[in-house]
Amino acid sequence: MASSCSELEKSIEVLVRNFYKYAEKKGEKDKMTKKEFRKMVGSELNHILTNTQSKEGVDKLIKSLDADEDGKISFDEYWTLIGEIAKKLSQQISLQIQDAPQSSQPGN
Ligand SMILES: [Ca+2]
Ligand SMILES: [Ca+2]
Repeated sequence: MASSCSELEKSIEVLVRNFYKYAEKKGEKDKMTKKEFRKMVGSELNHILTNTQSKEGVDKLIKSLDADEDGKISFDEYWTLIGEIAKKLSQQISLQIQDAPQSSQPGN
């Protein structure tokens, strides 16, 4: 992508590319096997998610995301996880904003 992309555009690309980076390794290139998913959360999400080092914890997570129950994580199912993480982050940021002293906003 062009270097003129905004931070947001770049961030979305990072999220999308992260899926394929792991999904393409084995078997179907557009789906993550349990092993690929385990590797992904262990390497990329171990600060934000708890239980990424526990096989049972990750298996439980896979089960909750695997909407079509094929035992693999598709892009849509991966995106559900990103949405859940974003929601948690949003709650944290919302609290931080409310705790922070009000910045002076003209016309407010
Ligand atoms: Ca795969
Ligand atoms: Ca699935």
